[in-house]
Amino acid sequence: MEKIQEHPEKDARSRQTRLRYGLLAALAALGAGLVASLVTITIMGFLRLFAGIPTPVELFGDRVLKLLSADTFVRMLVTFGHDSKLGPLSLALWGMLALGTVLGLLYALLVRLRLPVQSWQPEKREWLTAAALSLVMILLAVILFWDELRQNFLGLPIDQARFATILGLILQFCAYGFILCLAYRMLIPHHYTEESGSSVQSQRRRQLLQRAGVAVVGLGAGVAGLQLGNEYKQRYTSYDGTQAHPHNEITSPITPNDEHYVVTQNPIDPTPNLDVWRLEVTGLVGKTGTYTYEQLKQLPSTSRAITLECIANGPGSGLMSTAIWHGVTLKTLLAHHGEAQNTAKYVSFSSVDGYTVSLPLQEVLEADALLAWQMNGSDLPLRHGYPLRVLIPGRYGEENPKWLTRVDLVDHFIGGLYSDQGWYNGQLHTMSRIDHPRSARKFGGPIEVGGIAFAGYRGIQKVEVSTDAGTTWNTATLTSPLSPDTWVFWNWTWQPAQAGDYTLVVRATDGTGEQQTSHRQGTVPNGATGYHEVKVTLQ
Ligand SMILES: Nc1nc2c(c(=O)[nH]1)N[C@H]1C(S)=C(S)[C@@H](COP(=O)(O)O)O[C@H]1N2
Ligand SMILES: [Mo]
Repeated sequence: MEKIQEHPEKDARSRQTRLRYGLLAALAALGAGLVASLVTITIMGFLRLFAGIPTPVELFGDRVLKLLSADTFVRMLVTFGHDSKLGPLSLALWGMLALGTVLGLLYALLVRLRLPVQSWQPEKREWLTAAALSLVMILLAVILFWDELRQNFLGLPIDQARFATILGLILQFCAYGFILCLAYRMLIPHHYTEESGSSVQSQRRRQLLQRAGVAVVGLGAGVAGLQLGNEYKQRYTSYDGTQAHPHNEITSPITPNDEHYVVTQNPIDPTPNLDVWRLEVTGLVGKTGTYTYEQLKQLPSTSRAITLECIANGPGSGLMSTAIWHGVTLKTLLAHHGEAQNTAKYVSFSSVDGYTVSLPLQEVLEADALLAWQMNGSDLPLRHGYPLRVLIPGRYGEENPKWLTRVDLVDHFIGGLYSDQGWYNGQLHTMSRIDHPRSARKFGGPIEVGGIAFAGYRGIQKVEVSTDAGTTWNTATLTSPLSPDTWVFWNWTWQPAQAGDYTLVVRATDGTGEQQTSHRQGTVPNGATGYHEVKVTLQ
């Protein structure tokens, strides 16, 4: 070993030794990178599950999802099938682990330690290099994910949430740099001499212990990481996409809370804590303000039945439901803040899960948007947006933000997940659905045909049913809806002349006199249109 330092080039054996050292250093660098990444991932999981701080993996996912088109997004959902969220997220996690491991090599190249080293203690230069690496990672994350940093799953208001996320990034990436620096020193080949006071043997033993220590930390972090991963999966929003179905072919005017359809962007939904959660009213209002949950509930409030429909609801599907929502109207709220300023053109809603929606202020006020804290008489369930959500009659579900934390009046449109992807954001299309009959019937006697129709606050003027695939139409009877913002029930008594196979079709005309379009289109990206058809056999 001494020879390396004396005549490095001349000696073939020393070249071989150098090669061996190079390999050992590379292995040490990869090992240190892996252990540092595992610890970082464990910290991420911990902060995510216990402090509601989003992981860099999720921040990355949110950033990327906004860059996709609606088409690509839906294709991705289909490709990953049942694992539509966990699949891509775990891919990103593995990617991060690999990147963090390989980054160990970069670190080793930067510090270029002369092997074998004399001490297990990193020098100042190494600490500085590791710190620089951490700093670059933190800065990159903050810059790339700036718009996503505002989320916090315990419900922190936006500015605090952003601060907490940045603190989390600092902690995670500093831990990475620290462990990388230390573990690399412990893993690389050491030079043992008698001079340092202890025997060569005890020095060897010490390094062995240190290496074992690094391995134990890596293993411990790996096990903890797996456990946190399992906990993550347990809290996973497997209810995403739950549809509401009629019972015995009858839809109830009000959908019970536990049957209401659910759609969420989140792998794990927020669980806002009322001690930290606030509603902020900001931007172009007379005076801004902040409410606790209790203060909010002191505002003059009202109840209204409102139907929600997801833009992904195709003809005949169940991604729509109706509830009686209770809360304060946007109009009343703004009146408490000296009204909107003249320059306010849009209202922008922000939620604790980072979801943002902005809509033309005028339209939202005319639709009499409601900020609701109750659903069918009980506090909002978590998955429906506890403690506060917005209802915008006339707009698809995606523009009805849950887990609201800020109402901001602005002079321009502000994007969000679905608008960035290019999903339609306008008045929802008129729809109608046949709920019964959906199955074969005995021939003989009249048959009740019925279902729902919906056109947001435009209301429904007329519903027609055809039993001959749309050749002739019969006008149905309408039941007055629970409010101008709900679905309308229709029915028509059919007197079939003979047994056989029939194709029933339904179409509605909205309150403005415009007939539902027969043009068939899928849900992506403009919302499905076309008539709902049901094939029935009369035996
Ligand atoms: N904050 C937030 N609001 C959200 C969503 C979300 O993921 N996050 N999903 C939207 C979508 S796409 C729909 S269809 C409705 C669904 O509301 P529900 O689950 O209460 O039926 O919420 C909307 N509001
Ligand atoms: Mo939706």
